Amino acid sequence: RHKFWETQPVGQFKDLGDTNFPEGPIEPPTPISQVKQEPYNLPGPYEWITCDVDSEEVCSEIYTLLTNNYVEDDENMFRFNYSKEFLRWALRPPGYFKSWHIGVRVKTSKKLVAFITGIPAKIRVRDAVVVMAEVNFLCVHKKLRSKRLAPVMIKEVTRRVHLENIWQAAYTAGVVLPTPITTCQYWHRSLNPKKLIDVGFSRLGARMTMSRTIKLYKLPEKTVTPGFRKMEPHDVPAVTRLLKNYLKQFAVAPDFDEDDVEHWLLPRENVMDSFLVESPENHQITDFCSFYTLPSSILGSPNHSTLKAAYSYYNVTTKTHLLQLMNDALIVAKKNEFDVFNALDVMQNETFLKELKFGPGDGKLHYYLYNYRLNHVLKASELGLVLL
Ligand code: NHW
Ligand code: EN5
Repeated sequence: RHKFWETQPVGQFKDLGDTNFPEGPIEPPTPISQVKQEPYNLPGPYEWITCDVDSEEVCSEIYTLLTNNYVEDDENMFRFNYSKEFLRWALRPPGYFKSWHIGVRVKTSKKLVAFITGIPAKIRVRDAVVVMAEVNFLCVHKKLRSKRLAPVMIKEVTRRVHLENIWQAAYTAGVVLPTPITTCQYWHRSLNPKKLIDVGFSRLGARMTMSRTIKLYKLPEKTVTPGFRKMEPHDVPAVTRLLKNYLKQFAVAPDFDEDDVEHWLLPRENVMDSFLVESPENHQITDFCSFYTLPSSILGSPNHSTLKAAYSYYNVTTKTHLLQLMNDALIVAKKNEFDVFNALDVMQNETFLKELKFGPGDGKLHYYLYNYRLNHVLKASELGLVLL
């Protein structure tokens, strides 16, 4: 069934439910001197490159490959359209390795035809903090699909991760592979219902008119929580404390330090939005919410070419009700002209999804660990990790 994945140190379907295995690494590390020193062989016409995402030219080539060939929904109506600024940010966190930004070119034309990346991350799995690679942006050009290029790309990124003495990885996919640690549901909150219906992202509900639908999703002009404001650089220590304390309750979550929070959570135009609540009385930072910008290309509409989507990232409350905080997030997202606000049913998101008029999407997201076994499949609400 899975000719490649059956050979890899990942949980296998036949072992699901068998609790005799200990939780933890599936294979022990090997000495780095025993890690293969040369890249894996590619089919003759292709060559490996290490991508310098600092270079405007290289970044544009990656952007073009992904814009035309990356993830689509099941009916091929929308395709993720990560911006260049987003890709640069996503690929250069604290301690990143340039060698983990891997491209494949056609030798003769130098055209970029495949891509895969890793970034380092400390991820806590129950009580153990494990240094891992987060693998993302695996993409093979549409014309080169089903030629078993993906397994070679995955083996090559694995080799380069091993060379840094890192032996575990985390990744997500819309497809089922051996074997998910959890499966999450996408939820969508319409902000611009007319456009969403026009482009086929959503449908007019039964017994609903356009004007009733627009009224249903209407939001106030202004946020309601006193002290709600954009996060600023001087907030990094307070937000780190809030987040560290909040993420303790989940079975799998990142172990963020201040450098990580500075990189991942400070606002960046058209990439990341983050807001917090500063108590008007004592100036304490009590709550925090964030979302990232990931537009999708609209593949078949005569009237619109992009869908501007916000994706819920990390949200923490200690004083404000999560429902009210996320309603304020919807209000600012609407003000900033997002068409839709997306969220997974991870962490405590179920406590606000239905009430804030999110509806379940037709997509699911499966989470995986490489070379790390869990004894039980997690509930989405036990997961404290959001990948981009
Ligand atoms: S998920 C998004 C992945 N990208 C896309 O969906 C873009 C559009 N599709 C494509 O570009 C986020 C191609 O269809 C791809 C497959 C390249 C997906 N993950 O080359 P073949 C990520 O980036 C397996 C893992 O013939 P193809 C996460 C498939 O099951 N495996 O297929 C990436 C089969 O193996 P099997 C996937 O369609 C995580 C084999 O690939 C997969 O031309 C990567 C077929 O290969 C997917 N999304 O190319 C793993 N999709 O055993 C990281 C298919 O079933 C692991 N496959 O025969 C950790 C590594 C680091 C470890 C460090 C210690
Ligand atoms: C991880 N880094 O399928 C990336 N999206 O529901 C890799 N559906 O947008 C994994 N099909 O339901 C990516 N509208 C896996 C996801 C791939 C993309 C994907 C789904 C998630 C999606 C939309 C559009 C469907 C178009 C037809 C959808 C319904 C919205 C409606 C709004 C009103 C209330 C009910 C729901």
